Amino acid sequence: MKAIILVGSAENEQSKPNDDITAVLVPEHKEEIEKPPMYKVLLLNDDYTPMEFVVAVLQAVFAFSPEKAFDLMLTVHNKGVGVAGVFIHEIAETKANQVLRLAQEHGHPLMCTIEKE
Ligand code: TYC
Repeated sequence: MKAIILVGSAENEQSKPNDDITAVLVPEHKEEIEKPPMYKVLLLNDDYTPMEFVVAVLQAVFAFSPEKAFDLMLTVHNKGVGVAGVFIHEIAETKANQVLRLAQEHGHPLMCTIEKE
């Protein structure tokens, strides 16, 4: 790993002398760039959760459009499972928990899990 010191910045004159020195670490080999492990958020089918509720949850938690949310809901309904998204661990876990909490609050058995890619 090389350290490159950049001097000067677009800051105004109010910045203190050391504010405009930035050290940037530049990897020499691409193996040095570690990708974080990624996790799928899986939505599971059940016989009781209303379809409209699943569509609403997918829009709220995963920012799906109404059309994409409906498509994924139908895939899960027909195949038993579907991938709502792929994220780093913390975000995948947060989204899965949001789904479970919404389901619990509304009394539906909707299940959501995460799985390492
Ligand atoms: N199978 C449910 C029904 O017929 C709908 C459903 C879809 C439930 C997707 C869960 O993840 C799910 N009402």
